[in-house]
Amino acid sequence: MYIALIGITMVSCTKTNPWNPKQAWYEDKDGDGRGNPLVFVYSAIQPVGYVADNTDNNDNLPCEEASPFYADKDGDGLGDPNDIIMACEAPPGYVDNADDKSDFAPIDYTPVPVPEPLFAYNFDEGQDTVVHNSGSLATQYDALDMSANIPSWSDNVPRSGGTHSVDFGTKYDTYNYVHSSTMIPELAGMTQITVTGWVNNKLDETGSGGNRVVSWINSGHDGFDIVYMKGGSLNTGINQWPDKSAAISSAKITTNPLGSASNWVFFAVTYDANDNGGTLKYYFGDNVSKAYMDNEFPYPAGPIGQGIGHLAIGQFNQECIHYGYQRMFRGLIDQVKIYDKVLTLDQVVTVQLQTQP
Ligand SMILES: [Ca+2]
Ligand SMILES: [Ca+2]
Ligand SMILES: [Ca+2]
Repeated sequence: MYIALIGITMVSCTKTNPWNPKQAWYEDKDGDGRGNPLVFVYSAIQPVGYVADNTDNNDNLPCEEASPFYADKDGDGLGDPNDIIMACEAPPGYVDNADDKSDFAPIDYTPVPVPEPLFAYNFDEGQDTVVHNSGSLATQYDALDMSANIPSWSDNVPRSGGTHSVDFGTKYDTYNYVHSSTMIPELAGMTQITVTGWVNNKLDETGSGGNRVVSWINSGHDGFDIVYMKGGSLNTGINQWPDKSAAISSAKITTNPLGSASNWVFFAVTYDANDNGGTLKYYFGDNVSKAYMDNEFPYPAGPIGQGIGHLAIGQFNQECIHYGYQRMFRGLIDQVKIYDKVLTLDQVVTVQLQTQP
């Protein structure tokens, strides 16, 4: 309205002023009625997109100075600090704060009942060197011990990751551990297992046999051992080292040196000793899409043997660490859960997406 009024005024003015047949008109790209003093034409009539005013020093914006606005994909009023646009006013779906550490659009799924895990490590402590178990065996096995400084606490979390995760980083020149100081006999003799968790890999480099994700193997003998393989796949050893197994997943784990939020990958590994003589399955999902079954393999390994090792996350346990530190996971890990049941796909998706208590 303001522009139109000026235009009419100036046009009528020039028409009635023969002594000033041409005047300067200034470009107004952003349409705020103020023109760019550096872009002008002389004309007897007002060109479209030009105004008489020449006071707009930022003609790409309808305001003097743009402000940052942050995407709020989950609609909780808190914005994603990593998803920024500059604008004069908040566009739809954006807010003026950057307080959302985990801002992801809703994913359509139907939550189903999930058995309680024996062990659930949410890594939400954010301080000290104790990682609490909130699973059904929490009374007997309250916590894992963590080495000081590395892994470090991080507030970089996946979509259902609570407040914190742990970051092993990429250097393995000391023993950086999250492990059980006592043996856990309940992890022996199992015939059904599901292990779920989130990983955010920062360096696609592996020690011999793979980098440990979750493990209670006794030095290549009894136990269970999920490893990250160079290239982005998982491999699993059941009562043997993983590199004796051909049960290797597709390369679904991405690598990002900064460990950006979009690099989190959810995994689930299920094992059923009695399904067709032994079956292993891999599932993967991420922050923006729900988990699906990647692959299944025959795995006739029987029940987990009785001579297992200590439980460890992200590195060898004490039975294996004499082989060296280089099998450490290179990045962040969160929300590790161990079940004595085989979860279905719907249950796996529920674990992936449901906000964890
Ligand atoms: Ca303007
Ligand atoms: Ca939000
Ligand atoms: Ca967490």
